[in-house]
Amino acid sequence: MADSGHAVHTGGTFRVEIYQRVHWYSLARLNNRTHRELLAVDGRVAFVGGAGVADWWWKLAGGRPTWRDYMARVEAPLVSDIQGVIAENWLECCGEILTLDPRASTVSTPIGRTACTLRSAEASFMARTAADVLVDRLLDWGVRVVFGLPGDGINGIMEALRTRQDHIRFVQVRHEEAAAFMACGYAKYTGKLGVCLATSGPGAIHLLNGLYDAKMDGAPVLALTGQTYHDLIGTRYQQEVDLLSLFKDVAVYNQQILGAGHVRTLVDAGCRAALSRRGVAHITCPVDLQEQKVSDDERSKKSVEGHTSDVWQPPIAVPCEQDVRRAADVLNAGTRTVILAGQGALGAGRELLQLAELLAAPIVKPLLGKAVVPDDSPFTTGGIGLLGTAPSEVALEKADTLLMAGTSFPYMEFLPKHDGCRGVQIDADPARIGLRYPVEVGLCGDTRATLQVLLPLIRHREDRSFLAQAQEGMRDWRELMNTRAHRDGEPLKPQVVAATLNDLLADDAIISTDSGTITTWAARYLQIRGRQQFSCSGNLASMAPGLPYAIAAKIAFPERQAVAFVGDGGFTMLMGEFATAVKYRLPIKVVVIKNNVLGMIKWEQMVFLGNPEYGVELEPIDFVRFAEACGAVGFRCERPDEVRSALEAMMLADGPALCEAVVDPFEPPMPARVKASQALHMAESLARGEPNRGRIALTLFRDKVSDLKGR
Ligand SMILES: Cc1ncc(C[n+]2csc(CCOP(=O)(O)OP(=O)(O)O)c2C)c(N)n1
Ligand SMILES: [Mg+2]
Repeated sequence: MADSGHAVHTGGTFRVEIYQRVHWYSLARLNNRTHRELLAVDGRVAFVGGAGVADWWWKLAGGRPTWRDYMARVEAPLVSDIQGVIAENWLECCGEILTLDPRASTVSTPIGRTACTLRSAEASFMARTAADVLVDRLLDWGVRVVFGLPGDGINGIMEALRTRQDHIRFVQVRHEEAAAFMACGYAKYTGKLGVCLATSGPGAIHLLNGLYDAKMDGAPVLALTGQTYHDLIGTRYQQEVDLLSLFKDVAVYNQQILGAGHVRTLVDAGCRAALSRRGVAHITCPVDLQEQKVSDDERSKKSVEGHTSDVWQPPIAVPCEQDVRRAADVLNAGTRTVILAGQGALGAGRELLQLAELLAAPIVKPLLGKAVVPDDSPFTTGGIGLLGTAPSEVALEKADTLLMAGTSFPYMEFLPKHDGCRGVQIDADPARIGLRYPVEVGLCGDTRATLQVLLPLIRHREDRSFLAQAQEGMRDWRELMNTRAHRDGEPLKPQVVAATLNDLLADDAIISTDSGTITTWAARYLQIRGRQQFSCSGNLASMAPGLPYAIAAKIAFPERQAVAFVGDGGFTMLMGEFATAVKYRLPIKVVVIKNNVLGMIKWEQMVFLGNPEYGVELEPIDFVRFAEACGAVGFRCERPDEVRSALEAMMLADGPALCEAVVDPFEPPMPARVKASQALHMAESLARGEPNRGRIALTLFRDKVSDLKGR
C-alpha cells in the first residue's frame, strides 16, 4: 500500500492509516480484544473484517480501488458482515468524534490527509458519562432520531445528544404524548426502533398514551425517562413518580439504570426486547447518574465488561411442513374462502394476491392492513367493520373458509359464525392464534414466508363464483362511494374532501389519520395504491396521532409526501406540534375536517344508545389563522367547488401547510349495512329531544335519495 498510502499515526488502541481515497481503520479494541479492520473507500465503509483482510482486499483491487470496484466485487457478504461487527462505532480523532456508520455504509466525516493524533481509546472511554454511553449505544443500534422534550430530569442525556447532534437528531416536541406517537409512527412506517425521551414525573406521564398506542399496535419503541437523584428515590422528592410501577403495564421491558457501568447492558437488552417483542421498552435513569463517569462506577465481581451485543436480526419464522399441509387441506376443501389480511401481512401483498387468485378468494382488509394490497385490486373488497364496505361484510357472512393473515381484528361480530366456517390463521405471535376465531390450524410464522411455503400446496379453484359475486358487490359499492364523493350541494360533505385529497396524493405518499368519523372517510375514500403507507391508532383508537405520525413520516422519508387527515377534535389535542413541523421545516400537509363537533361520539350516542347528543360540540377555531400564527400557510374550503384548488394550494406550498375543510356536521358515518336496531336507536334519539333532529332527519333523507339515485 506504500505508494499511495500515507501512514499517519499508530496509537495504543487504534492504528489509523489514511490514503487519498482510502481510509483504513484498524480497530484493535483493548476491552474485548477483538481486532477488526475497517476500510473506507471514497468516504464510504467498504468492509469490516478480521486482521489482514484490508491488505487482502487492497491486492485484489490492484492497488487502485474505487467504491464501484468494491461494490462490483464483494458487496453482498461483506456489507452484511458490517452490520454487527463494530462494538463501539466511534473513533476519537484530532479531538473529534468520528462516527463510523456501519448500517448506512458511510463514514460521517472523511478525516483527510492531515496529521492526526489519537487519544487512548481506553482513557476516553473511561472519561465518558453514563449519558454518553447511552447515546453512543443508541447510535450503535442504528438510532438516528430521538423525539422528546427536555426537563431537569434528563439534562445529562440532553448534553450527550447535544455533543452528538451531527449523528443523532433530537426533535423537540410541544407535548411528550406527541413524542411517543412520533416514535410509534416512525417505527410503524420504517420498521425500525422508534425512540422518545421525557423528563421525570410529568414528562414521563405524558408519554403514556402514545406508548400504549405502540404497545397495542405492536410498534417497537424505546422510551427513555429521567428519575430523581438515585439516593433520594423513595423520599417523595420533587417530580418523583414511581415510573417502574407506572410503566409496568405498557412496557415489555422496564428497568432503571443503577450506574454508568449498567447503561450499555440495559440499552442492549431494552432495544432487543422492543424489537423482538414488538412493544415498548422503558429505561429510566436517575438524573445524577446520567453524569456519572464510567470510571467512577465500580463494577460488581460478576459483571464482565462488554458482555452484551448490539446485534439483532428479526426472525423470519416459517411453520413446520406438517402444519402447512394441514392448512392447505382446509383451504383446498373450501368453496367460499375469504382472506382477512391485517397489519402483520404488510409486505406480503404479492403472495396474498397469488393466493387470492388461486382460491378465487376476496381479500378483506382491517384498517391497519389497508396498504396490504392496493384498494383497486380486483381481489379486495376493502375494509371491514363500521367503517368497512358492504361486500366485505357479505363475503365474511357467506364464507365457508377463513384465512386470517397477520390480524387480530377485534370486532368479532363481523367474522363468520364459528360453526359454519373453517379457519386457518397465520400470525408471528402464537399467543394471538385462536384469539378471535376458533381456527382449526394455526400457522405461527412470518406472513410472507409462510405464504411462500403454503402457495405451492394450494390448488387452483375452478369455481370462481364467490369471487365474482364479491366483485359485483364492489362495483355497486364503488358506484355508491363515487356518488357520495361527488355531491356538489352545500354544506360541503367530508367525503368530497377525502376523495379529492385521494386524487392529489402521490403514489408513495404516507397518510396518517385520527380516530373519529374522519377514520371512516379515510378508510372508504382514500384508495391505497403504489408504495403508499397508511396508519392510525388502530387498537388503542386514540385521537390525535395523525399529526405526530405525519411529522415522523417526513423525518423518516423526507422525499415522500406526508399527509395528516384529521378531525378538528383530534387535531386540537396536539396541534402545538404543527409548530414543531414549522420549527424543523418539515413540509407536511394537514387536512383538518372541521365539523365543530366530536362527530363520532355524537353519532354513537344517537345510533348505538338512542340518546340525544350531549357534550360533543366544539368551539370553532380558525385553523387558517392558527397555521399562519405558527409561521406556516393555511387554506380553507367551504364549498364543493373550492375543495380542489384549496387542497392543491396546500400540496404545492413549500413548507408545512394546512387546509381547513368546513364540512356538514350532520353527515353520518353510516355503517355499510344499517341494522334495524341502529335505525331504531336513531329514531329514539330524535324522539327523545336530539337538539339537531330537524337537520339530521333531513340529511339522512337526502342521503337515502342520493344512494338510490347512485344505484
Ligand atoms: C384520546 C381520546 N379521547 C377520546 C376518545 C373518544 N373519541 C373517539 S372519536 C372522538 C371524536 C373525534 O372528534 P374529531 O377529531 O373532531 O373527529 P370527527 O369524529 O368529528 O370526525 C372521540 C371523542 C378517543 N378515541 N381518544
Ligand atoms: Mg370533528
